[in-house]
Amino acid sequence: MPDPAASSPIRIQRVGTVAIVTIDNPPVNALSQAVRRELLAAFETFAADARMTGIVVAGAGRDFVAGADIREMDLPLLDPGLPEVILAMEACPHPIVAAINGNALGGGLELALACDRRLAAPDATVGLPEVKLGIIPGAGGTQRLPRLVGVAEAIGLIAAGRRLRAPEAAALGVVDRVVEGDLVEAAKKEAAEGSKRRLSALSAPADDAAQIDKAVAEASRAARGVPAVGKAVEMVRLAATIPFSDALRIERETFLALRDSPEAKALRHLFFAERNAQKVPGIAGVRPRPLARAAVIGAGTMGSGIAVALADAGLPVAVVERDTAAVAQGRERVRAIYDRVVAGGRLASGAAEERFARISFGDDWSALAGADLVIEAVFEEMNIKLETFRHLDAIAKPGAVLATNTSYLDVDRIAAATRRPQDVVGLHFFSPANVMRLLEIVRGKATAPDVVATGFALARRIGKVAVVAGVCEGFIGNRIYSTYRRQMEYLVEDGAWPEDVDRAIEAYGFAMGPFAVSDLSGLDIGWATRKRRAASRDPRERYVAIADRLCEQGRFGRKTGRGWYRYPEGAKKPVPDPEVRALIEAETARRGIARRAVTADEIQRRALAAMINEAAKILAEGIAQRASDIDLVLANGYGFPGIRGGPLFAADARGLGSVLADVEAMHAVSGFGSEPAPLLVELAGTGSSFAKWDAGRAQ
Ligand code: 3H9
Repeated sequence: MPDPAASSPIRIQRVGTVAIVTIDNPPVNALSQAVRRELLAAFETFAADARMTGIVVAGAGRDFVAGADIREMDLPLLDPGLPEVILAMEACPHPIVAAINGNALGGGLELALACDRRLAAPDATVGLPEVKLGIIPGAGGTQRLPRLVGVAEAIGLIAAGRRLRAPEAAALGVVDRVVEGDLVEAAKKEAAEGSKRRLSALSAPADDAAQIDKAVAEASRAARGVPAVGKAVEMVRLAATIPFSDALRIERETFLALRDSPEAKALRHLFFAERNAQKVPGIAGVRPRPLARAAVIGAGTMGSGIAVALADAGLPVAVVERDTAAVAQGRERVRAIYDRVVAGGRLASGAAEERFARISFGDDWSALAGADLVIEAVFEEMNIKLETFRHLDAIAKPGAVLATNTSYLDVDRIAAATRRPQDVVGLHFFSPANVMRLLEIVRGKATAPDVVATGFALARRIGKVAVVAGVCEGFIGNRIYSTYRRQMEYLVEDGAWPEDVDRAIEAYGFAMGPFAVSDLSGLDIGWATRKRRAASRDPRERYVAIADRLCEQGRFGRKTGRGWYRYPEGAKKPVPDPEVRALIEAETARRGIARRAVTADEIQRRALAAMINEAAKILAEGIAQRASDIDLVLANGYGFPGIRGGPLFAADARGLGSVLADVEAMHAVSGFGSEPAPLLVELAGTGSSFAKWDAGRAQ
């Protein structure tokens, strides 16, 4: 007979008059229906037991409780809800102490806030990150947290979804104290001796209006179109204005409405996409190579950002450049990155010094010999890359991972320049590399599984979201982005102004439109590439020469004060330029195109059609393993709005039949290169979706 207790997600141990309730629901003790049901039953039993003196709530394994079970959020509500469990805890006459060992997040922290005391291990983390999932805390978090830390502080924490380490949480009063030794023992003692202290019975400390206004303004600045942020602010403010029980009811209704919103569904999709991306055929269980020392070749913008990202994660980094002048410039660049971080208040100057000291600079390449991982970030030109790898092959120690940060070039050709192609991989960082979350791990045909696994281990260590890509020009992200940008240029030639395009794309939710982005990154690099490739360009491809004309006039973007826009001294935003309009009109006339009105809707549909169509080609070619990987790349590296879940999630939401019609319309005016992807045609024809395609491949 199976032992029913063995499959129960909670364990109850009686020690004298104290009960220790351990939530044991791997992997992260999420509050699934079974956990809620058993907690409710346990607290109802405890309430009726007059011999008891206290209760401890603890988590088994690494976490306390990582929150509600996010997988349940796409299902109808399952009883009992967390608020019912929490009410039963508050109604229980015995003092309850939370022993927070690891993560207490979302519903996990709400559970802890329903306890009378909170003790935390030194490495515990607490927070209400619900807004990152497009929802608000739904079990009293917006009302109990301000009763501990004040309304202004609670707005800051909840609206940003901030996670606090135990010492900071204790300083703010979110936890009562940090326990260095045996946490459950300390909690047991406190439970036996303590008394009830329900947060619902307290009133929120009065904050001054200016502090609250400041917190609200900061929250709305950082909201990035996520409706939950505004709602979270509204809810926290209720803590100071209406009775607890009324506020709790409104919080719950708001939570439930947001739970079913398209934005929350999109953000949940990205949450699971991030976890699924780590599941790569052939690397499950493969042990990464050791990674104790790193090196970077080239200290330009990318190389210095990469060095900072590595040093920030505690790795010693050797940066090598070609000569002493380049070394000095590289050192200055890295210095400037840390100076900016310190000036922005994101790091104490002492910590910045410590990190800076982890990076050594020099022009002697023998410094690469000791590195377990070498990342090449030299000029984006095949011959220079080949020469760099030949040289590196002669110096690097056996077994070192040799990575290229190329954003377009053929990783297999680069690998073939060495005698150890199995050790070569692409690690495509995004600029600024110490800030942007995305890392494309480009797997060449010879790349060894433990080298790919090392890429993932590195990503985890430096806090990046990693996605595996196959070899093709531009991999996943840049290949889709350039197809999309080309379509936006077609629209400019057909009748839209650059500012029309940027406005429409920003209205869809991108932080910046493609022309403002081009101006920011500089037009000259693309121009040089186009000139280099002019001879090999397929003559059937529609070619827009406007960017070339801009460059011929020295308009290289922001750095020259002029590009697709003008950048007058002191102007915060790009300014549309009549000269650019004249140039566009001349170019359009030269090509014999009659300019026509282009609506914002057409711009948005075309942008999506271009991205989705190219993405479907990438999927069919096996460059990306799954549709959700592509969504992750676009959302984390290219500013695709998270609340829309990525291009392929957005495609499914719209319906693939409608998307295919847009793609066909795009093809009709764009011709060669924009043919509908056979995979899209197939999925649309069978009434399928990208999500189903992913599900079919996962089986
Ligand atoms: C909430 O609580 C709402 C309440 O206010 C409402 C109350 C009514 N549910 O990230 P990892 C899975 S909203 C279900 O790779 P790590 C994850 O998918 C929630 N599953 O590990 C993965 O599964 P698989 C608020 C979850 O060590 C596995 O666990 N809470 C959940 O790098 C390992 O995850 C949050 O937003 C979940 N809640 O990081 C916290 N969490 O192996 C979300 C994780 O099958 N979670 N899984 O792919 C996290 O931030 C991280 O997972 C955590 C661990 C830091 C806990």
